[in-house]
Amino acid sequence: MNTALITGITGQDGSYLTELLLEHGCTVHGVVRRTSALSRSRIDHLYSDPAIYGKRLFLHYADLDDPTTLRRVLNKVAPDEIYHLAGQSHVGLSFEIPESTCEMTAMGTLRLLEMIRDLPRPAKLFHPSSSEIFGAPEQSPQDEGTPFKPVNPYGCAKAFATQMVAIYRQTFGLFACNAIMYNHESPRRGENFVTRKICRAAAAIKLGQQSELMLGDTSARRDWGHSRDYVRAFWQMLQQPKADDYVLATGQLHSVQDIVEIAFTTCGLDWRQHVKQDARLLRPAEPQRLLGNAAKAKRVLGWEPQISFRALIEEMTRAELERLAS
Ligand code: G4F
Repeated sequence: MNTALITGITGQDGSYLTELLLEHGCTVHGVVRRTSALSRSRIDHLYSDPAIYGKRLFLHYADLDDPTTLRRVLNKVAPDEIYHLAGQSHVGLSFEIPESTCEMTAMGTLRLLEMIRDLPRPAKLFHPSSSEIFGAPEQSPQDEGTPFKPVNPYGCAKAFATQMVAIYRQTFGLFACNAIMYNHESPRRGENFVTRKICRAAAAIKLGQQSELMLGDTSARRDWGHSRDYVRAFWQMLQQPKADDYVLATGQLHSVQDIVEIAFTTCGLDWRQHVKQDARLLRPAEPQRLLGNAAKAKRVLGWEPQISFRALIEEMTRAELERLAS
């Protein structure tokens, strides 16, 4: 049975991936940062299960910008597979903190590649790239051959990391894969991403805990899928005989406005009475026509998303109603 190491185990994708790997019989080691506020709620159910934690799931303190700590964990765990999910993933925020975004996302990935290269038995690497590397693409939908043209610091950092993964695969023969992922959400999404923000606000308004919702560009369109669907492909990619890059996407575009309408309808509310635009939430630059073509993932991995956009937003809204009512 494989031993997997996950950076970013406490995040949305990290938590779903941990559940999946445990189901597959893997031993899972997670890297966590030492912070004053312990935010492990997404894996609490696993951490507090004595049949799992300390037996098939282990957590280790290390930091991407402190290579010694990470190297120590790598040597101790000797993983077969590494899922490198840690990093600053908020596009809007990357305009405010471009240097630390690049430090974590770009240089953090390069450092990890260097460490893997030095291991006596190099582990397989999964790198979560992003549709943000395409930024303002000339073709839509995009696939694995679409040129990179990022329009924000986050996309630029991801483009660097994605290309480095390909270089280390070609040059040093590492089993290193990029998943070029479009937006993927769930009830475990961070609260500052637009899907969660809207679903949470609709539920809070329904429960009388909030009166209005301020949004940026509601005409913005994205290819939104479910995180649970996407993590299946993470694992499948590392089980292939050959390392490669894959686009993971639904191939369908929806607008922020579509999320508003589904979430408010799920709560039995009229969005017109509560949703307002706030110019301060508009971004300096928006990517255009980000729509993915996941034909290669379907052909090679047999992967296809199973959860529809409507089912995703309804699930997220119901989860917020439950969470806020308790
Ligand atoms: O939910 P978002 O913040 O996600 P965004 O920027 O598309 O990035 C996510 O998906 C990428 C993959 O394509 C990942 F690489 C990245 O790490 C992250 O997971 O915003 C979605 C859209 C944007 O166009 C944004 O301008 O919603 C628009 N939006 C409108 N009002 C808003 C708001 N976004 C946020 N966060 N908050 C608003 O009030």
